[in-house]
Amino acid sequence: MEKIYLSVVFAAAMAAATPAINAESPVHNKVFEYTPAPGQFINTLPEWIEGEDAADMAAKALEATASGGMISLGGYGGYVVVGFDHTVVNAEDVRDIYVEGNAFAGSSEPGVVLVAYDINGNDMPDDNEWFEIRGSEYDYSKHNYVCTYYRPADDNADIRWTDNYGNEGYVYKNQFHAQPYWPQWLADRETLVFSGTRLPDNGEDQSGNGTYYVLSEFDYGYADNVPNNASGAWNEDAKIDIDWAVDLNGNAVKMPGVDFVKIYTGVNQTNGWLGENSTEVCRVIDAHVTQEGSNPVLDESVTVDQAVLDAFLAEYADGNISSVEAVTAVGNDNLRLYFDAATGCINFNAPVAGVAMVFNQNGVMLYSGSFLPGENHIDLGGYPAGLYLVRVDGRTMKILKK
Ligand SMILES: [Ca+2]
Ligand SMILES: [Ca+2]
Ligand SMILES: [Ca+2]
Ligand SMILES: [Ca+2]
Repeated sequence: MEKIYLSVVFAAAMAAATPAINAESPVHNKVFEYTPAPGQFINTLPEWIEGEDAADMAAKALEATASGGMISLGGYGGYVVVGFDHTVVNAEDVRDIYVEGNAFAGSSEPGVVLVAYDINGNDMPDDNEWFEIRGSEYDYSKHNYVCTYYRPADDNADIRWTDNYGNEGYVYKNQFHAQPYWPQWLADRETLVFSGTRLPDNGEDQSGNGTYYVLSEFDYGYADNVPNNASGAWNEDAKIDIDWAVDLNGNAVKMPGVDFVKIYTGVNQTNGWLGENSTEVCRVIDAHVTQEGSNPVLDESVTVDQAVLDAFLAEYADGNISSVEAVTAVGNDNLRLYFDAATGCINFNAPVAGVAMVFNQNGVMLYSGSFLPGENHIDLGGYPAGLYLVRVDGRTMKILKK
């Protein structure tokens, strides 16, 4: 007995004496999946070589990103899922995840960020473990958006897409990139379907003649939205606070930390010769470090709050579950409004019939009418940009017309 006891003590002392070997890295060290949408940098960033499959491309995406290189996610919806060798802690009152991209002023290609804690402990991100980061455009986005791309008849053809709002468009082939735009390791798929939140369009042809496009940045909460560095340090606006996470019902979630991060291209817009808006991703980094730069050092004094973890696991034991049925049961109480800049309409999907009114900021009623269950539109096309108040069945919501 005594001998065994001593050997255990000895082993523990050894482990404690060699922390450098077991030190955790702040940089992501896994890519679970790399599934880009069609785009002009697909099959080149990273390069696809004949015979390589999805697992090979995930490995290539890890090799590129973890070393500070870049991958492209293609058009709307294309995504990458990364993991870490530790749980990225949600520290109080500070941002926790730093995402590097290739944005610069006038070239913002915002990606939506999702985060997951490994609730079931299987070391894998499961569908019901994802929570969306509520970025600055959340209220002005289309949620439950579904975009379907159709494999072209030949590699030189533009790639058509349709969405669940009745829109359609193309990812256009251009003169700068001759390779196939359809992910070639998915060449046997007739369609690629992506779903999530569609952010507002952020590209504008400021020349008016198609020569000069400006892709404006959003305030916060997205990848590839602002430059990586500011004043010689990691740009605070390139960081994500895990406290911005919301569940499928739009409620704020207090997460203890995250084990996995998913990023997808959030804008579905083509900007002339610039081509499709496509998010780029480099390193995804635990922002709690004692040293920034190319060789960041994790601050291991930042640890998960056990009380937050216990409360989170108690509330989300079954994961992130939508309460759509409950929404139906309580009428239009949880109705969400979306402003579509392209059509100038407020769109909403109503569980039940109701009455809607629109007021301007001065309280002047501009519209009043009843609506039926299902998709509805209120046209604000004739009104100037600004804040509008929409009252549905007695509940008032704000809509920003840009
Ligand atoms: Ca935080
Ligand atoms: Ca899991
Ligand atoms: Ca891009
Ligand atoms: Ca970019």
